[in-house]
Amino acid sequence: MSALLYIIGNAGCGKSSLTSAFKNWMQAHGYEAVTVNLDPGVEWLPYAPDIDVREWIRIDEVMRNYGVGPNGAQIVAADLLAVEVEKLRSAMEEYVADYYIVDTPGQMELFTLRSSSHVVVECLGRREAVLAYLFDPSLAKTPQGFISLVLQCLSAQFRLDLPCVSALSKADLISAEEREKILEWSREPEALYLALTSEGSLTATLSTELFRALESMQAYRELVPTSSETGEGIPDLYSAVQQVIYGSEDLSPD
Ligand SMILES: Nc1nc2c(ncn2[C@@H]2O[C@H](COP(=O)(O)OP(=O)(O)O)[C@@H](O)[C@H]2O)c(=O)[nH]1
Ligand SMILES: [Mg+2]
Repeated sequence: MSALLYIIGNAGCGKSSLTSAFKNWMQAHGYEAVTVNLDPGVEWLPYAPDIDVREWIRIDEVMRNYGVGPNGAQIVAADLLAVEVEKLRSAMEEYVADYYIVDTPGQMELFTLRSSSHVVVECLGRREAVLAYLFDPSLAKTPQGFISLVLQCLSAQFRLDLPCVSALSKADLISAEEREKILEWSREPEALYLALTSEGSLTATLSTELFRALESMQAYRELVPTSSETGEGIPDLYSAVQQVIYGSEDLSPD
């Protein structure tokens, strides 16, 4: 059985870097990991993808064929993914993998909000599929930024209807205090609520009821701090994903 791990999050949050670091960690520990690039517009990646959507969809060709500019081409390309999904699946089936690590387009909404992604998720299979949502510390370090990311993560879960693990990316870039503050917000909705109210930024819409609803929807979960730079937290992220898919933390290599 192969797991499918979709790495999602805002532009620049570290998806491609984590795809690379996660693959390297898995290989070093005797697991078979296959990387899949789903971003047709990316010019450079920090890893050589095993499977690359750019083989079938190229932004420059989309611009020419559809008479659209670069932004329009990104949207057309995201939708074309649904058309090319059988090719993607065949390419994936050529590998025997413990994990397929799927690096999604830089702009998160191109993947999480378009119905073509639903087609992709459906075609590649839901059974062992998980989202890893990355919290970029530059956004997560303020209470307003943090709650916005929680809501965005929730929206991705609703849209794709898959279980999710959440990670704090680029943990090497923040101070110990900032890191502890962010992790506390992820453990204790009450702490985030207090931080928001003490800044006077809790509006009528961000009520205590909303926080209770987030808790009961399990939108709230502790973040796994990770760094693709130092490798910190990658084993913890792996354990969290294993836990979600298989209900146990370990998968022994064949
Ligand atoms: N220090 C540090 N920088 C990182 C880390 N992860 C990503 N970056 C940097 O953040 C930028 C965006 O990363 P990238 O993986 O391309 O983000 P993506 O747009 O989500 O795929 C790049 O300059 C990376 O080198 C990390 O764990 N630590
Ligand atoms: Mg990327």
